[in-house]
Amino acid sequence: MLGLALGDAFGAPYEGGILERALWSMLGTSNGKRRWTDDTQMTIDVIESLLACRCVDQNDLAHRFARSYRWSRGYGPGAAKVLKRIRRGEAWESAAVAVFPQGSFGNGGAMRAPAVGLFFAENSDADIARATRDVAAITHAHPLASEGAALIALATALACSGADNNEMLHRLSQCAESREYLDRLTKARAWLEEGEVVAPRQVAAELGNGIAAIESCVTAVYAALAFRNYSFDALLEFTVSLRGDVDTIAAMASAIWGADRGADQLPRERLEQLERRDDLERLAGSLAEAVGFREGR
Ligand code: F2R
Ligand code: MG
Ligand code: MG
Repeated sequence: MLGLALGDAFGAPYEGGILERALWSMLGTSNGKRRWTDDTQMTIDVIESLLACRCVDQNDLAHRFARSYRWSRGYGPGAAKVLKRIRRGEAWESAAVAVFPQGSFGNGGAMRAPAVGLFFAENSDADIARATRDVAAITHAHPLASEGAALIALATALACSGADNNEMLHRLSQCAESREYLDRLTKARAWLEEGEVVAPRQVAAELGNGIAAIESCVTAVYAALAFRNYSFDALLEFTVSLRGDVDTIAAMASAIWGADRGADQLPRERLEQLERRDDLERLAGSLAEAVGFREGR
């Protein structure tokens, strides 16, 4: 969870084009701390809901997402409209398909999925995928959005259990349903087997670096696994050089990396610059206690 917030806060200044960067240069700090964006806010909402309800309660989640929404956190345009509708009293089921009839295929469901992977880490792959799809559905009903979310949650859960790259890619491929994801996972697996980290330009061109789930989820998995044995800063530098949706790719990759390596491997100087770090650590502690993680992880 701390990895996700760091990737988000330190990736956000590089997200998008000139306009988005200019806006974030004005919004990106508060009282000398690095602000995080929608990626971390929705993760907090998911964890608070899971801790309060002890299960996925979609109505509770929908209301938390809607209450927490602030334009200044840089939400996706479709998600912002869905959340404003829910805030005005519309049921999440209809709000979720009001903007895009098939639902959003953005990566907003995947960026909050590591929280689900952590909470359900001890469950079967199928149960993790089901819970994640339910959490994504509130704003991201499109099949490619929920598939990407399930892959990110499962990768986080598998990282917690210490699975190696081979096992991870095998189980992620078993969980994938569409040709689009399977092809990208196969490419990522081949690159990881070759051993050399692939140039960011090639990764962006072949796996994607965009705001759609299909353009970012496998990219994040690849980055996390390729940098398993490197420092957090090396991973961050790589995700920044991918360009495009940097905060979200960095958030998802850093969540998986953090679940694998543990909080004590995160750079202290960056944690000290993080907005509301104490609150995040308290929440992460409550989550660890609720799911009975071993000490030191
Ligand atoms: N909003 C931002 N960043 C500002 C824009 C960045 C830049 N333009 C870039 O491309 O990198 N960041 C935050 O939003 C992302 C998560 O977005 P989410 O929650 O998925 O939003 P939304 O609006 O639902 O989907 C994103 C856009 O994808 C297109 N789209 C989605 N579903 C579609 C569909 N069924 N049909 C057609 N288009 C669809 C739309 O353009 C959506 O607006 C994260 O990056 C987060 O950090
Ligand atoms: Mg964001
Ligand atoms: Mg983003």
